[in-house]
Amino acid sequence: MFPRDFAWGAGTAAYQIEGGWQADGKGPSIWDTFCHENGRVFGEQNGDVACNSYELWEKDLECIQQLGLTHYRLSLSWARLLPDGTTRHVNQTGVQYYNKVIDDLLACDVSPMVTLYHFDLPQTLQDQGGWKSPGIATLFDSYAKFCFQTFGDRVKLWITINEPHVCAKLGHEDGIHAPGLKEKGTAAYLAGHNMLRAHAMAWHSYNSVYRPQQKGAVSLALNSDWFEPSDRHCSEDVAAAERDLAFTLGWFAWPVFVTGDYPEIMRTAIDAQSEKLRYGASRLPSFSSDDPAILGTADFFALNYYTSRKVKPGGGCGETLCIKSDRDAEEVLDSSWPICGVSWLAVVPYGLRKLLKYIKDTFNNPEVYITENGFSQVGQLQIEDVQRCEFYKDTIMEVAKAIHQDGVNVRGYFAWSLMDNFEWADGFSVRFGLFHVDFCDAKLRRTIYRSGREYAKIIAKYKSGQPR
Ligand code: PNW
Repeated sequence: MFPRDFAWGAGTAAYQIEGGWQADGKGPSIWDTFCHENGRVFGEQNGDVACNSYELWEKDLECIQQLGLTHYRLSLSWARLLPDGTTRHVNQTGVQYYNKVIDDLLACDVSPMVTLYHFDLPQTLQDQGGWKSPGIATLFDSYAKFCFQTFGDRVKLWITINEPHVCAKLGHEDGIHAPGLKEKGTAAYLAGHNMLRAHAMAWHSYNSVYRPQQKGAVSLALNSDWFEPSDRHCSEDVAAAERDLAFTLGWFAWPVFVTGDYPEIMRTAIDAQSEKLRYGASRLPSFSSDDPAILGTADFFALNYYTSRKVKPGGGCGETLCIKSDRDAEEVLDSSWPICGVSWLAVVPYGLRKLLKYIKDTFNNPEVYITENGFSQVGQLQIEDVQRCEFYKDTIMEVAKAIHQDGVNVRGYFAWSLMDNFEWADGFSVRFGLFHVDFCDAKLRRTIYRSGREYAKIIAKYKSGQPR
């Protein structure tokens, strides 16, 4: 039911698990700063210690082996490797830490998929303008080259930037992620633009300098919900769903996979809104001929999928600028979709299949890795998480259908997450793990959930290619 070399993985991100926020010369990141400000994160929590994977990596490796993963997705902390963000100063202890992680994985026959940037910009670079500053692209490229050079002999799957959409919008428009900006209707487009430029520069560096020897693959991880018209017989709703897809997935996928530029409907909508509100300048930047070519800068499609939405026009913010008004698409939850844990996460496994088919048709049938998909728990602890077992079984079945019935070239599936961790603005109150982490225990004990055992069973069954 799954190709023989299908990747069965689970993911984590540096800030969410590592802790050691000041250990051995690590520089501060924007998430350190953000969490240390009052009122930003649930319960004033932070990732200072998190799962302490900086010291307890061997425990994580035991979890990985217990699941029987073929792949493990982790991210590197830019500020742990380069404390001030630049290659002027390399923190060798940080290099050693990731070398050990990568070597241990390979020794256990687990392939690493490494994300260079998962939300945690070095604070020094934020102080120079962060993602809003065009110069960030060159700095990111230097960091990427340093990582390819240092780890690329062993790492064959790279993600440059995780979820530029979340990073741009939640960090620069909504202000609920670091750096906490609420510059509505402008900063997110600018930040997203520089993320695309940074990604493209890094891909070109890999392609020309490292690929010949290292023979790996590089992409960026794009998150999207599946969007359906609220009423599929209503053309306004159909158009609103299309706009929502364009403003979420298309924003970053169009430049990389289709045209080298933003989706037409996105630019048209933004420009119309600017005119209506008499905003002079164009808010969606244009790529210039001095920039590296964006089109074609992904060797596979990396998708983070969590949920689906019904959509109709509306949801704007009145006479002020904001992305919501540009998008003019109001998202509603279908009452028949069960909610798991966090309020934004409706369980809609079939939405993943639809989105995969859409990706196949729209982006020229790329190889696809599902780099994140998961289910959260809130409140009362349930080690016997039966509902989550069903979620994984149902979702993986939809992936099989996408492969066999729709012909989508899915190459791997990564559950989010290996273990409970620091869930950004929700702190430790939201648990996505296949392993429970006891944050009250000094040893931060990891215990497998029933869903972890279920996932291990699924992997064991399909790893060989044929169901046993
Ligand atoms: C992703 N939202 O981010 C991230 O890549 C993970 O680090 C994270 O743990 C996971 O999804 C679960 O949330 C998101 O508020 C963060 O809509 C927030 C949202 C969506 C995705």
